[in-house]
Amino acid sequence: MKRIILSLIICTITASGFAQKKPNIIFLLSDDQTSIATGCYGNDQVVTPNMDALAAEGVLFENHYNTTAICMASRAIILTGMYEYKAGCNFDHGPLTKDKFAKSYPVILREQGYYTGFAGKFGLAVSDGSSTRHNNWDTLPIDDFDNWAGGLGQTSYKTANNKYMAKYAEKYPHSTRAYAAWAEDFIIEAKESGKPFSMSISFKAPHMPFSPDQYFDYVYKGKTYKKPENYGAENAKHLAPQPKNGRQYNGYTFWRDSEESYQKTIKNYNQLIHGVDYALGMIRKTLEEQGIADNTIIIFTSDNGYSCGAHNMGGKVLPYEEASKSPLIIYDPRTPMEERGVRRDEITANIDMAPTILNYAGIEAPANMDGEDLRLLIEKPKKFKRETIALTNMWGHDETQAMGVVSKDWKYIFWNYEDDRMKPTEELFHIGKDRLEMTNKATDPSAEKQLQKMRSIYDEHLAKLKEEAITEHLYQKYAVLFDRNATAEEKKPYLTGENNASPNKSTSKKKNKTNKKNKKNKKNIAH
Ligand SMILES: [Ca+2]
Repeated sequence: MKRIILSLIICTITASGFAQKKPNIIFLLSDDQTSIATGCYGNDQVVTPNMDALAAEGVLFENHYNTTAICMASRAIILTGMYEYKAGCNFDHGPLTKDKFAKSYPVILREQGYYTGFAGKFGLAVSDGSSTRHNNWDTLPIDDFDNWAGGLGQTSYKTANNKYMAKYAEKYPHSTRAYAAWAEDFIIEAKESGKPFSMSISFKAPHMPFSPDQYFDYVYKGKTYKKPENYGAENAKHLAPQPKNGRQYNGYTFWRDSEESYQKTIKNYNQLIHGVDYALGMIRKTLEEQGIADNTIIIFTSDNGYSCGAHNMGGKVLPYEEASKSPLIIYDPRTPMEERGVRRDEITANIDMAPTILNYAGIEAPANMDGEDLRLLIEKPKKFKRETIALTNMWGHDETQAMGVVSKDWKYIFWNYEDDRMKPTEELFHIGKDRLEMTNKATDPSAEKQLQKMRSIYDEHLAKLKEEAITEHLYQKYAVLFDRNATAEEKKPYLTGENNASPNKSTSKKKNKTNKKNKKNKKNIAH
């Protein structure tokens, strides 16, 4: 009997001791930050001391991709740990359905005893309806968090415009630093709850409009920026015709209108990122002040990259390096000092965020998640087996919708669209040596073996898409559109009718109606 009681006491102590040791987890997401816009990723023209310090104390991931590189889809992917064709959420497709959100990382953490908070741009609707609009409170999961400070739709840089943040507006009229002020209150509140906490902040910065906090005007005053080496139209001649038919190439002209326009745009973009960096510093200071820095994991990343004039492009969406890669830094204060400041070059992705966060909380990731636990890559890298991921674009002009696959050294993109102007086109970049993607090796006989290998990897990812794409929200069509062997006739019924050859092209009344509906939606949603 004595032994049983003793065992019970030991179990109780162990259980409570374990509960106390569960780490707090902070997930910080900037919006549209390409990895190269960050000091610790090799940019000596930007000032990001807090991001750099986080990397020096944690692990920096050199090759972090967003499997879909646009806000709404990427956020749904981050929450659910699934590729877009399973998460099922993007502009022109549909909202994140409630059953999928119920298996997202913040909901699971709360069920498992975490105190949860969200501030910033949620960026998608959680709904069983068909609309992707998220500019009314009914479509945001306010009650699924212990503390909610998210804003409507794209949110605003004006703190006062979000009713949950308005109390911070007087001191911090620009939302970036206001989120850090909210974080201070949340951290104190969460600490008082006695539970471990999960805090997610989705900054609006550096998303358009490029309106930085004037508080930081001094940081880049008088600075002239160098352009990326692959800047401008001259460095896009070798690219396939398809990606040059979207708004990424034809719009966002302020990146190339004039030297003055470029300088002004890149300065504002960098200044917005500096604001996020400053907010990160404020949050880390709060953790120190509250005495919980040594048990709080910080994950910093972004939802997609940004072209910033590379290959004559602005915007994101496309599977090129600048547009699809974001910084990813994971800082675990429990890591021994000798294992800090590590840089890993394995492929990581937004699908990995939810499984990684759950694993840090001691929770096994649900089997439906596609991502990997990056803790394994940090702590036991030899056991980390995944070598490739798929990059998809399932939104926008027909020409630009495509799938690619990427490994540590190679990227293969299959541009499937064809009409009388262009044929399906393959691109193969030796990104391990050609990070600027300046040489398409798809037609280079010396790369034939690699081309075959990447085609085969592409087909494996397509087979997974064919098997697992959800039946709703128009995802089944990609089983045909992305198939390297599909004919033009087979693909034709699945085109949206939206392309740069004939913007209103449609083959049926139904399609006309869809186009009108899409255009109406686009008026209401800035991407
Ligand atoms: Ca974004």
